[in-house]
Parts: sequence; structure tokens; C-alpha cells
Amino acid sequence: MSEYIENVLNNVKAQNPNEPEFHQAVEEMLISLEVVLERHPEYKHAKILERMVEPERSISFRVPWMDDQGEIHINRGYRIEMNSAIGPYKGGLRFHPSVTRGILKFLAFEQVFKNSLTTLPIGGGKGGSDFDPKGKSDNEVMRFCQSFMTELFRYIGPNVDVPAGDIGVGGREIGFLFGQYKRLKNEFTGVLTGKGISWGGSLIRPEATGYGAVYFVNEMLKTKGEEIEGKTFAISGFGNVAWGATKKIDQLGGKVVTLSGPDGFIYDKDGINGEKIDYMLKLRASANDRIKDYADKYKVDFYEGKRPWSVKVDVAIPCATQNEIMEDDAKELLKNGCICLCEAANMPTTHEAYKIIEESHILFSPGKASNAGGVATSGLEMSQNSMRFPWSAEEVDTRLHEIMTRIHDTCVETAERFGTPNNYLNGANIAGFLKVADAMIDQGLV
Ligand code: NDP
Ligand code: 2IT
Repeated sequence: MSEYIENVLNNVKAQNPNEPEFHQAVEEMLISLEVVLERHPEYKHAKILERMVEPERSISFRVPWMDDQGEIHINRGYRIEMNSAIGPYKGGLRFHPSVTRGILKFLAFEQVFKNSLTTLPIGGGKGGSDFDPKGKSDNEVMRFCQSFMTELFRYIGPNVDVPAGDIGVGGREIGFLFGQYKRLKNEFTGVLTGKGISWGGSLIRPEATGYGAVYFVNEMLKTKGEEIEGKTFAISGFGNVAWGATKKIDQLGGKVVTLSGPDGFIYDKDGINGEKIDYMLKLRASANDRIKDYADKYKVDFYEGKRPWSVKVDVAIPCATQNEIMEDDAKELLKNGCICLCEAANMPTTHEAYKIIEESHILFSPGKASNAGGVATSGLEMSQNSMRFPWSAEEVDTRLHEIMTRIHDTCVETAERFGTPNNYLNGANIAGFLKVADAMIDQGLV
């Protein structure tokens, strides 16, 4: 690591204590950018890196709400508006008890480069709350969402900042948030994405992240003369992204054999297909956070407290959360002959696990490239809202497929151009960075 890059990183650590995930995301990015800075000293003179690691705006606010028994609770809400060089801030909202400012800063930082890769005009942001949706009634979730939006509405808008879903925020929450925004502003605009189909949402948005990740896997496999048909897949999580990925793999003739939850993982040797995929939606909606229910219903094996990476599969797609693939998991995957690791969650692979995967030379795609289908389809939802004209499912899916193929090819070309062929992580980081950096230079000292 050059002295300059090391200084930037050390400053980030000193100025943002207790934010290990943010440090991790920045470090991963800076390692890839070393070669770019050597070839382009103008970015160093313009202090682009130092500017990029500082959010343009970082908001936190109180969210008071009342439960069904009349008791009052206070949660903390956030919105990190990271970078608006190429478009309005765009990125999801996460409701999960593990949410902190540091987690949202890492997600917002990743989002900037991911959104740049989509080729759409969207900047990067992320928000959320430490609110725990587990076990809450619909009314409690509604009151929470209304209170959250009562503060957030001041900072967002269809040309300013357009939030969407992430962990713990799906169609129901987006509905409650949108309803409250509309009341407060007295306007019907595309201020959120992931909306219901009858009120401005886009077809395919719920499926988009998972579908996009599988399209990306398909492109990666093609470079090795391989295909999805006949391959086995390990998936973690059982939420929105896991569901979309499982559905597309099944359509393309692959077999998903695992899902996981906070309680452990299930192994279904016959494959998760047909009504079992629909059952995933019921499981998620139950808010019980238990994957064991799947094992009980379909009489398959359940491994309590374990992650699914010890199972013999061809392809692994983590779809749950950050740092869910550790060093030992990476070793297990390789030992069992896995040929491809595609990140569908954000930063699911630890730095140590990535080093092992990198040395093995199996196919690896970073989340900011392979999970970009979700936000890309959010961008397509914004286009449809601006035109006030909805597209068919086929049209959206075709565009999504084209975008994912383009991101894949951009990663490959950029990695090659900067001297690290086949390294999708470097390709994604560098390509995502260049567009944002050039826009910042064009716009002066911002
Ligand atoms: P969901 O809330 O639908 O599902 C999340 C899944 O991950 C659940 O199974 C959840 O279980 C599990 N999970 C979440 N946090 C933890 C944790 N700390 N420990 C163990 N398990 C956990 O979210 P999504 O499917 O939308 O998101 C999954 C991943 O994909 C996230 O990393 C998200 O950032 C990423 N992503 C999502 C996109 C989208 O469009 N939705 C787009 C791009 C990336 P539980 O809640 O019980 O902990
Ligand atoms: O991490 C992500 O890209 C998302 N949660 C989707 C963001 C969006 O604006 O659709």
C-alpha cells in the first residue's frame, strides 16, 4: 500500500472510530485504487479520495412510536447522503437492530460505486433505523414508519434523495412510508422506489436484485464455458434477495439446495422449486425469522446455528448480510469444489475470506457489481415515474438483463485495462470510481 493511500485510510480510521464496517469497505476500495492513482495523479491533487470518504450530509434523528399496548419506544433514524456527483442520492433503508451509523456509512459508500456501475444517473445514499421489525404487528410497523418519515421527509425528494428497501424494509414498509410522505408534502411523486404496482411501482423490482445476481453468475460462468443448468447452488438468507435468486436459478435449470436464517440453515437435496419458492415469501412475512419452519414443513435437514457454506455446491450466493463468509467458510467452499462465489448481499465476504478466494482464482464477484440489479431497477422505476408511463415486465426484465451484462463486461474490461485480468473486484471498484471522480472534477470543488 502506498504511503498516500495508507494516510487516507489511517485518517478515516482516526476520524471515524467504532465504525469497523466502514473502515473495511473503504480499505477494500482503496487497495483497488492504488494503480489508478499512480496513472492519474490528478485525482490525488484534487483530493478526490479524501472527499469521497466524507458523506456530503449525515442525518440522525429521533423516532418515537407507540406499541399496541400503549407503551412508548424511541429508536434512532439515519440517512447518509454520501455522494450526489452523478445524480440524486439513491439507496435503501435498513430496519434491523444491528443498524448503526457506521454500518449505514459502509453501505452508502458501496452504493456510490454500485450506482455508478449501473450506468444510470443516480448518486449514493443509505438510511435506516435500529428498529427491530421482528414480532411487530402491522399497526406497530405502520406507526413506526409514519414517525420515521415525519422527520425524513425534510431531506428527501424525487430530485434530491430517493430511498428504497433493504433488510427489514419491503413492500409493506415502503407503502407506509410513501403514504406519510404524500400526506406531509401533498404531492404524488416517485420519492421512494419499490412501490406497489398500482401506485407507481415497477414490475420486476421485487425480483430484481436476485434476478440480476443470477444474470451476473451466468455471464461469469460463460467466460469458462459453463452454464447454470445442472449446477447446484448454496444460498444464505431467505429474504427478498434470496427469493429472487432462487426463482431465477430454478427457471434456468439450476438447483438451490440451501437457505438460512438467524437460527441455522436447511439442506433440501431435491432443490427449492415450485411452491417451496412461494413458501419463502410466507416465511418472510411471518416475521418469525425462523428457517427451521421450512425444514419442518418439507421434512428436510436443519442444521442449528450453522451457516450453509459447508455443503458441496458449484456456486455460492450469499444473500443475507455483511461478513457472513469468514475464512473457514471460504476454505470449506473451495474444499468442496465450489467454482463461483457471487455476492448478492452487501460485503458478505470478510477481507480474510476474500484473500483465500482470490488466491484460488475461482470466479468471484463483489456485491457492488453483482447485486446492482436491485438499484438499477429502482432507477428504471424512477424513469417510469418521470414519464408517468409504466413498462411491461418483459421490458423491465430485458433492460435489467442488459444492464447486468454490461456491468459484467465493464468489470472484465476494466480489470484487464488496469493490469489485473479476471479480477472482478478491481474491475468493479475502478470502473465505479472513475465515473464519479470525473464528475466531481467537472463540477469543481464540491
Ligand atoms: P430481507 O430483510 O428481505 O432478508 C434479509 C435476510 O438476511 C433474512 O434472512 C435475515 O434474517 C438475514 N439477516 C439480516 N441481518 C442478519 C444478521 N445480522 N445476521 C444473520 N442474518 C441476518 O433483506 P434483503 O433480502 O433485501 O437483503 C439481503 C441482503 O441483500 C442485504 O445485505 C442487503 O443489503 C442486500 N441487498 C438488497 C437489495 C434489495 O433490493 N433488497 C439490493 C442489493 C443488496 P433476519 O432478519 O432474521 O436477521
Ligand atoms: O443495497 C442496495 O442496492 C439496495 N438495498 C437497493 C437500493 C435501491 O435504491 O433500490
